[in-house]
Amino acid sequence: MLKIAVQKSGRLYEDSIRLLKECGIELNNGNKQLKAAAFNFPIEVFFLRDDDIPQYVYDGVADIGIVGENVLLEKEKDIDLVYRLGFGKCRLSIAIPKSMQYQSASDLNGLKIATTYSNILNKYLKKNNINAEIHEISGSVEIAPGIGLADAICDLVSSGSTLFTNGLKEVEVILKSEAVLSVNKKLSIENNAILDKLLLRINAVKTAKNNKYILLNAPNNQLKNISSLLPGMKSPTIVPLAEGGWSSVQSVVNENDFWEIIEKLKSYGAEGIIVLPIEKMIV
Ligand code: PRT
Ligand code: ZN
Repeated sequence: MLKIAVQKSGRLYEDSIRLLKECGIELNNGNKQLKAAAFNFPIEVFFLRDDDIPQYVYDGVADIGIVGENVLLEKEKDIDLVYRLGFGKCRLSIAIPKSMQYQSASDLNGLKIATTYSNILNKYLKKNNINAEIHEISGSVEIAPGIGLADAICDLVSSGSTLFTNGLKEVEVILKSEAVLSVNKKLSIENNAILDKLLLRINAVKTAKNNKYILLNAPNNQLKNISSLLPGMKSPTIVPLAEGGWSSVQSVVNENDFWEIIEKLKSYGAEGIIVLPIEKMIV
């Protein structure tokens, strides 16, 4: 039985549970309990505060955990990061009052910076030879400059609206973060095998999200050009249409190249282009 720790409530909770669901893992009860067993996969889910997850994974109370990379790095526990999950994206940044002059990171010298991320900040300051004072606080970091507690802050940012409403501007991004899968270094052979199965499923879900299934009609004299744009998983499927001189082409395209490929396909005379989401993709 593999024990996985996820956030009990908060920004990572829903995406974590959705990911397990998309992996075909159905849980017996909700997050009202401390833990929930899955009835169709050998996994047990522990619902915990995100700050506690690295410690629990390190101690082996949980075998693996979903947590922000920011928390993982701040807690400095000796556990492995095995997969970047692509949700909970944010950045850890230094921000100062809007009115303050700023040219480069050396302007941080002599400032008092409030943060809940003192380990990550300390490393950043050392690496960049900046002599600033770290003032560790436990929450509401963004109000620190306004009440005279600090000159600057180091905190998580996503849309930037919290900084804006507190009269602050972002001057240095010190970490780009997202939810990650962290793993205890001493998993049993049995749990390692379950983790491999879980990773295969996570990969299938993530790869599917990054790709689209595409169907189109192509004039036969352009099939070579069109096939070279759509290598697919191996090569595109090409089936003749009932109408002579035309074929139906089916393939997979990556989300990132999508629009560029569509434009080229049209220039090669492709018609009736249909694009569908993919639910799972195993390459
Ligand atoms: O109760 P528990 O301790 O489990 O939860 P928590 O309150 O400590 O964490 P939570 O749920 O707020 O965040 C969990 C994780 O989500 C973080 O560790 C990050 O990895 C990730 N994440 C992504 C964020 C944000 N985006 C985010 N914007 N965590 C916090 N914020 C906060 C930030 O601290 C600031 O107060 O949102 C505010 C800034 O947001 P914008 O949109 O105004 O820039
Ligand atoms: Zn927390």
